[in-house]
Amino acid sequence: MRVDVVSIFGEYLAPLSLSLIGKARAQGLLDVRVHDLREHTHDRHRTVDDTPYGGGAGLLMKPEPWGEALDAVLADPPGDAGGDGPVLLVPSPVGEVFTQAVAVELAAEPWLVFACGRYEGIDARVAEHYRSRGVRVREVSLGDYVLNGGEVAVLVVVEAVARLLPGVVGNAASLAEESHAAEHDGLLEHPAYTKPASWRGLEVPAVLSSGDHGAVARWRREQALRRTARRRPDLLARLDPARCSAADRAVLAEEGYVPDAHGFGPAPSPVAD
Ligand code: 6GU
Repeated sequence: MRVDVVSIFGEYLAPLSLSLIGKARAQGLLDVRVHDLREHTHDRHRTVDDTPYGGGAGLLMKPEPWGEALDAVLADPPGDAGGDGPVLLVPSPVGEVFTQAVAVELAAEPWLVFACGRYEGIDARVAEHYRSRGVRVREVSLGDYVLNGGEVAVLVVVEAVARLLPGVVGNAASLAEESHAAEHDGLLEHPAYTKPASWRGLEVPAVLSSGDHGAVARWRREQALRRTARRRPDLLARLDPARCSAADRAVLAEEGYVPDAHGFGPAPSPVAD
């Protein structure tokens, strides 16, 4: 997979040389290229920002350096890009939320291009222009909070995507068992334990040492359901009732959740009459 990143703070992306991502790059599984937006300015101060039309606080990134920088990146496609060109990812707090499902979609692409905004973002015509040229543009947000720029989001998205590429993570089977995996019904993962069996007076649940694989699987499923109900009831709203056994439903009912039109929602409270 080829990844191009345009930024005014390329040093921010240095961690992409470390750990599994660094190894994937050394092995040629991932080709990451960082480009300096300021190389595409033409004034003495290498200006990339300006005040917003209509007024308001803060500065926006000007469209011209972005047009030049992205044109240069798009003009140099990887050999195996296929006909569709890259997905242009624009990290932004107003984007669609980046989820494991989005990571899975992006992992199937041969080429990702990131446009890292700073300040209050990039002039809206940049995304509009590349969309009109047929580029698949996706604005992505990490969550409901505000960061200073897109570079941290690039670290997050590249790590989440690259670990799904064949050969990057040693044990591919472990991917399907993780939290948020579709194979796991989008639930949070169960708690996990290793040796010693007793630590500071805390024991590992006995079922995990029972050797009864069915009982272990049932215990883990129950824990995943309870944890998700308590911590992330929004995820239960998307849990397919058709994928839930009678035992699953009983656990969720204990936690106060019952099937509704989409997934599982809070059980209606009894009404006194
Ligand atoms: Cl991707 N960018 C910025 N600037 N802020 C964010 C974000 C991205 N995701 C959440 N907050």
